[in-house]
Amino acid sequence: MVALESTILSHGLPPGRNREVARRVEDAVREAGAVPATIAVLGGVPKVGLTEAELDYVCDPANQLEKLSRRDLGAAFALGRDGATTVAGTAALAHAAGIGVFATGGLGGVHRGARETWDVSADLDVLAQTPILVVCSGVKSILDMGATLELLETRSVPVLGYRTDRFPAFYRRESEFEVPWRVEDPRQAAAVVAAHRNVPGGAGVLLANPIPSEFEMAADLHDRLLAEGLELLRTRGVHGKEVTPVLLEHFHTASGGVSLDANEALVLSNAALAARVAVELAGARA
Ligand code: PSU
Ligand code: MN
Repeated sequence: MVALESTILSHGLPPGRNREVARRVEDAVREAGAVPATIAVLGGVPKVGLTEAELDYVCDPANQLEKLSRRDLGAAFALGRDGATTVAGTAALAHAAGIGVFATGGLGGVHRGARETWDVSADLDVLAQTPILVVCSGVKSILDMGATLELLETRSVPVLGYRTDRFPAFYRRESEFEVPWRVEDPRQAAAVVAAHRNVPGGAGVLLANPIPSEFEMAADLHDRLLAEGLELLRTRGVHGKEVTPVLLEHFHTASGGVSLDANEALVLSNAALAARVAVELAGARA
C-alpha cells in the first residue's frame, strides 16, 4: 500500500485541478502494482483510503477543511472536524494503519528566517519518529534547504537520492546540496528501508526523487517567483501554517500554470516510485 496526503489537495492545488491530480496520483500507484490510500479526517473520523465521493469532498473548497499536522489530530477527532493531513499528519495515521510507504510532492522543512520565527515544520520531527518511507522531490526553495538537511541529519533521518547525488529542489532537479546516499532502483531503496528497520532507534527514511526533466522549471522563472513570493509574505505579514499555502498560490497564479504542471508531474512520478518500492518491500517480506 502507498499512503497519499490530502493537504496538497485542499491547500496546495487550485479547485478542479486538485481533483484531477487526486485521481491521477491514485492511478499512478495502481499502475505500478500497489494500492493507494489517500488520508484525511472527515467528521472527526480518520480515513485511510478515500472513496470517490470523499475525494470530491476534500477537493471542494466550499468545505473549508482544516490543515491537520500530527498535533491537530486529537482535536479534530474530538471536535468532529473535517481536515486534510500534512506529511506529519498523514505519516502518523498511515503508520497507525500499518502502511510503511508514503508519497508526496514536497516535504515541509525549516523556513527561511527560522532563527527568529522558529518556524520549522513538524514534518521533520514526525519523520524522525515514525517508521515510514516518504518519497518526495526534496523541499521547495521557499525553505532554508541547508538548515532542513542539517536538521534531518541531527534527527537521524537517512536521505537517499534517487539516481542523483544532489538533493532536489522540488521545481528544480538539483540544489547545491549533496545527498548522503544514492540509490539506483526501487530494489536498492527497499533494501535500505528494510535494513534501517533493524537499526536501533531507526525510524523514517526520505527518498528524494527529482522532478522529471521535461517538467523542470526554468531557473530564471523559478528565481523570480521565489523572490516575489518571499516579498509577498513580508508585506502581508503571513505567519505559521499559512506560509506554505500562500507561497504555493503565488507560484501557481504568477507562473501561468507552469508550476501546476510541474507539481502534478513530480507527484505522479513520486507515487509511481513509491509504489514500486512498496512492491519490492512486500516481496522481500513474503
Ligand atoms: N510543500 C509543498 N507542497 C505542499 C506542502 C509542502 O511543496 O502541499 C504541504 C504538505 O502537506 C506539508 C505541509 O506537510 O505543507 C507543511 O506545512 P508546514 O510548513 O506548515 O508544516
Ligand atoms: Mn510551520
